[in-house]
Amino acid sequence: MLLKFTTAAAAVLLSSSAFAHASITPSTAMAGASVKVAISIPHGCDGAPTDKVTVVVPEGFVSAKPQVKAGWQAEVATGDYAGSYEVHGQPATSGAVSVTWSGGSIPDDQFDEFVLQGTVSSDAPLAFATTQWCGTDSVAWDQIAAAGQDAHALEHPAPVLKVTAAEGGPHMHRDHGATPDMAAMPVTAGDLEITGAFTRATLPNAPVAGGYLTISNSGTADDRLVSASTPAAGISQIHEMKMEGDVMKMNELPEGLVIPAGGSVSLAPGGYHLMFMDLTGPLVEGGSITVTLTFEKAGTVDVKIPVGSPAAKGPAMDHSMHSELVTVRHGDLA
Ligand SMILES: [Cu+2]
Repeated sequence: MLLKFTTAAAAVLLSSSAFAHASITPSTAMAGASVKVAISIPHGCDGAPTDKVTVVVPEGFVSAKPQVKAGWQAEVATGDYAGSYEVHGQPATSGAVSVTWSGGSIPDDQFDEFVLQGTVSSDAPLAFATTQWCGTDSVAWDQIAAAGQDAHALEHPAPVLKVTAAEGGPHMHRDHGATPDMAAMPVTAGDLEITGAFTRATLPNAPVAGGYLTISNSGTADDRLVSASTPAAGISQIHEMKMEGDVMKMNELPEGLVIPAGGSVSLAPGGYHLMFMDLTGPLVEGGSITVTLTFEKAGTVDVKIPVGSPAAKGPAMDHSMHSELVTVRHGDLA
């Protein structure tokens, strides 16, 4: 009797392990969030231990990086993304496209997890196609349910991270920035006109935000933006972002920014911007912050800057661009 029971229990264990799929934790993340996901390999391959695992990084999981894993070596393959993304105004066009862990061992009766960090730059679900090797044998968890198909019907489903809309209101169209009534009104100071101001809602715990606007000078003398300040941040600076060699760098402009006579200067993602650091609280989409700009000649002027979505690329009503762009916090640049 005892022997029979043991055999039956073993059979149950075997069949459940044979049906346990590779999975992902958490299974849901917010668009725009920087997240850590763990791909779980539930067993070896029918008796043989798993000694190698490859995870294909899905398009839209930007700046991916494996967590150090004791007993395993991680090899990162990099390549160009199909789309272009943005990390704090900095274009991100390439990065990790797959990660292979090798050198460890997962026996058939044990499981293990492989951790990746990255930024969710997609509104669509992200499938992390995963292959586990046991010597020369392999099992690929790479099937994706077709529209209307139940993923549970798949024999080897890929682990899928579901994506929810970014926080900050009912607007699903993150490209649209602030709501129309929040559009920044032009502000004048002497010969200067300031238009198109916007900033972006910050992700939870993000310590910094960028400010963007255009300054036109209709006068006959150059002016200079010398400083900015806002009660919403402990420190406000004037920054420039530019390529140095093949590295994108961000620097403070201690001399400020010249606004040439008869010309205009745009502060925009990827170039000049206002940098708000030590935020006193999160910037919430649909709200606004008041920023005081000080010019050498025109003096000081308050500009009400509306807060757009975390992915806003322009002020409200600018619907000209529809590529997927995502902001992450300043600290992620380092
Ligand atoms: Cu900056």
